[in-house]
Amino acid sequence: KPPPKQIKIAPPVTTTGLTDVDVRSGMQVAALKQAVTDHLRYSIGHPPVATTLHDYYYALALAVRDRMQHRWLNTLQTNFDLKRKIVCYLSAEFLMGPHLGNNLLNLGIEQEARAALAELGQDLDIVLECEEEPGLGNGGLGRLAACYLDSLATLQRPAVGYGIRYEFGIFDQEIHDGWQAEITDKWLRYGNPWEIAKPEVAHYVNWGGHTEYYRDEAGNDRVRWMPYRVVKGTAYDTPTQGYGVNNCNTLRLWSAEAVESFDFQAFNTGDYYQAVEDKIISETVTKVLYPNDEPQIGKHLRLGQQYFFVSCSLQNMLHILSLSGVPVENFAERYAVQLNDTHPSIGVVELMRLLVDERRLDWDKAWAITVQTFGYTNHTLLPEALETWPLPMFQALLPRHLEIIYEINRRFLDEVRARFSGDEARVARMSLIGEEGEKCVRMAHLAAVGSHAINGVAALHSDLLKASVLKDFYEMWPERFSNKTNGVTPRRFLALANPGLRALLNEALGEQWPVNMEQLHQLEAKADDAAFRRKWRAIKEANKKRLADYILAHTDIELDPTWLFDIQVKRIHEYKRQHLNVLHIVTLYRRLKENPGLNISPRAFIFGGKAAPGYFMAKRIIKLINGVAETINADPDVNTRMKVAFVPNFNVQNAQLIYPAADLSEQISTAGKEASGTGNMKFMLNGALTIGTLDGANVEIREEVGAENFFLFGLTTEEVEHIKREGYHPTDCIASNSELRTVLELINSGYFSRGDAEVFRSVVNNLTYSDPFLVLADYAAYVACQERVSAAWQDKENWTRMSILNTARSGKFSSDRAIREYCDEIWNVQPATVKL
Ligand code: F55
Repeated sequence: KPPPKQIKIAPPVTTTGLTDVDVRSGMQVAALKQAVTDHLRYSIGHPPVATTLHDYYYALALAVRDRMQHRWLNTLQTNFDLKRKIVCYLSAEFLMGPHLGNNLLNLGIEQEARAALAELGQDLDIVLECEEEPGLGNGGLGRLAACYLDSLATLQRPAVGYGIRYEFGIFDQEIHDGWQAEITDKWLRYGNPWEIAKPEVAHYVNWGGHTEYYRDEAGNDRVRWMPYRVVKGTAYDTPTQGYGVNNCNTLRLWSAEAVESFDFQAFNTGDYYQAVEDKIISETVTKVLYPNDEPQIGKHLRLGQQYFFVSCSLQNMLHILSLSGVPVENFAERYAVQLNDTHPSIGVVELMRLLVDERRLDWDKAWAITVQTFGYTNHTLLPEALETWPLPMFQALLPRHLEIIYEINRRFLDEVRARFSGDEARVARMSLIGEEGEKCVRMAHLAAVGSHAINGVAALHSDLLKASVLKDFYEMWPERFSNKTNGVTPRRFLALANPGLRALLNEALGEQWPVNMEQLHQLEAKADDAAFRRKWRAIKEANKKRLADYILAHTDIELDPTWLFDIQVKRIHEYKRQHLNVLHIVTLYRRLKENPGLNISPRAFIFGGKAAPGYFMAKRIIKLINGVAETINADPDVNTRMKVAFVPNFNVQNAQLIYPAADLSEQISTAGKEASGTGNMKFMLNGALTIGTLDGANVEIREEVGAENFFLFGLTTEEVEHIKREGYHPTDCIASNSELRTVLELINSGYFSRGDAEVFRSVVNNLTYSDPFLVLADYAAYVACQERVSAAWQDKENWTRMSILNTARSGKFSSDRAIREYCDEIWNVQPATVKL
């Protein structure tokens, strides 16, 4: 990046009382320009000679935050005055992505900021690239939480996102010799202009120790928890601005600190090193995000993180409630607390502890409040991904909570026995304590028992939930279950990510579509308008050029923006079947080698995604993609018709370049395994066609867009289950398909690994002898479907028509629709208009 021009810092203006020239709240170019120069001088304080591009980013961010602060305070005051019920979204992850561009968009001051920077000799687009995104999440689950915060503010619903301020977020991925390397994400290195530390907002969280019984003044038996350690949690608030409204909600993340008095104790006994060690141990709690997106890690520290942020959050809610003068009995009338998967489900027990042990409510009253308060969203059916905690670990960390769980379980199982008398097998299946093998606490059961509402994240997933993992619970409480199909914010993923398309949509539909996505249906008529289609294609091609430039800069691979861009970006996982995509690529490669004159649609196959650092097979799949890419891209026999690229470090920032550049969206998971998917929606919004299985929200995407505009292939959930029941033999697939055999042999021979036949042996053997996700069973159907894609691409006009229809019919997948459903059907939370 070129060094910024030196600037003269203008003298500060004092507040005039006229909003538009107020340096803290003015929304016009002059005020913004002055605000930036003021922040450069007073908040950052580098002399002009040492002022960097990052300083401009930081100064503009602070200027934008000032504008939000104004709205934020009004929002807090309004919510307080109106005594509205508040949504508390508890999530161990919030994958917010870069803030600056989004906040400018939501405040409606992008043009003003661009002009203000231009007057200072800076380019907004370059300044935006300085932001280090807060990667406080693994993937879909964390990003969903971020989209929901955007919609909650935009729909004017009072809401707080409660989570963890990890010092290190999801690792940065580098590719070394085709392998993933993990680099620690030091996102706070250069400061974080978006958060406001609230050291006075602090709560104390206990760990370990034991419990004691005592009799209170009134003669009641009570329990006291005598912890081994106390950790202090302090709040860091990030304002989340709604689009086109004044409402600005709060993302409150907790950071762990040592408790001072503990240090002093050690000082007094002269044990200075013990004191320092204690401090280090305490601060470890929020040090790092666990980079696993599915399987259980079963680590003590992970349970500690969950309990830490949930306890801080619930204590905070109780504290605010009492500040508002509302009796604790009314907790559930004032708070709707949503559990984003089971990670915060210890909250059910913690609220009971706070109400019974600390507020001295009786059990039944406390339990009624608890169940009324919580809702639980499930995000996975994979049995290996369901959270359980070994009893000894649980006992050591949370001795009082285990006692409470036993009591919840005792009462719950009595209810089960009353409903299904004599069915002890059912009792064992439903228990909060798993007894087969190592005894454990089942967190999904805890969440289900402690919540009045339980939902899956796509129609198919919600049905499967009722038929599989939570079947017994569905039979017990059918009224608790519902579906809430996921959604994504059209502000970030369409308006911000795809400015070309935004301009065209504004021209065609006016400017309300970002908050009323159903209006996109009006585009359907335009699909038959050749001039409109030309504009549509030009935008797509410009987006592809933009992505090609990015890929060239980051991988040295040059892609032709006129080719079909076929993209699969998501976490790397066997169930998502990136290797099925690779098998198709190798198939095509072989066909071209055998038959050089073959007429195929030229394609760029683009991948991106991180693998959990301990996930052996996922890391090999990355290596395989890169090995195939290296061979194909260097082969002059084919590289004028196909290329492969792996985009390193897939994150929210580069996602915003990737989705708008896609012609084809790969959504090829084994049916029944992907709970919903949200990338599938982001592609659709941006006019990509989907090739996919009947899995997760793909089912609903196909319903909306029409079967004729969707490339469907593969086994259904029932067929998958049937095959597994009957005994699946992947060797049969190989025996009956010589092309598949040749492809596997080629991979196994070392052809894509510089002659080293060892590297991919495990991948090929796994597919040949186990293939738990039925890659080979779907191979032939997938390859055939890809041929239909190639044929369809030849007809540019019809492809464009289908592309337009995808965007036109994507309205259902706005997170606004999803949040309205949550508010109306689960939370019972009304809008509150904020005035300035
Ligand atoms: C993170 C940590 C743990 Cl311990 C377990 C799971 C995860 C995680 O990131 N899960 C996740 O992203 N699940 C996804 O949630 C999305 C939002 O609902 C779904 O669209 C997607 O299908 C599901 O896999």
